[in-house]
Amino acid sequence: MAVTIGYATRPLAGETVCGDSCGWWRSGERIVLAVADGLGHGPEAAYASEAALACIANNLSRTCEDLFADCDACLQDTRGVALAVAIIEPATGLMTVCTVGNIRVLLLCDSKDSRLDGGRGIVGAGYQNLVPETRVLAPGNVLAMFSDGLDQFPALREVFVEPGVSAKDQAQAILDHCAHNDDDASVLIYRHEF
Ligand SMILES: [Mn+2]
Repeated sequence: MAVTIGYATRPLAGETVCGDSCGWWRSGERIVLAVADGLGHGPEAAYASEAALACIANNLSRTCEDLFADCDACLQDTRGVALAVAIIEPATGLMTVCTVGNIRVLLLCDSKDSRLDGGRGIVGAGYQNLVPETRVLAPGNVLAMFSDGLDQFPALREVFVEPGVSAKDQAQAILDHCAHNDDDASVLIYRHEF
């Protein structure tokens, strides 16, 4: 099955590396999506966000809550990150999302957009109120996960270009339109096709 997933990242002006990292994986019957924003910016922020993704990549069969606990332990010696993880079962459309800190997750359905809010704190330095949110996706639903280097409520529908454009190009278009100059910025787009 083909999947429609793409992401784009862009460092803060003057930095050569981006402190935000995005990743996705297929493992068995699930797709795992993640966006991490390392605290601050520059190489140490990038180190933290890349460590979070590596930790997730090594534990793809775990629950969302367990992945956050794994990352919290893995990242103790880093600056820590804000993190969002989505686990999707393509066959059923069941999606579970957890977030900690300033990674935003928006689900765009036919006529209505909903935000999936999350916990507080820093993954790597402790967090509270981690509450998994579950939804059942319908074909055509779009999930956008993005760091606080973008507007809090970006006008995604105005930015989306016609179907057929790759998710990567879609993500890049969102960054071009909605990213700020004063922070690293990243966005991951998933379109449910099943
Ligand atoms: Mn940020």
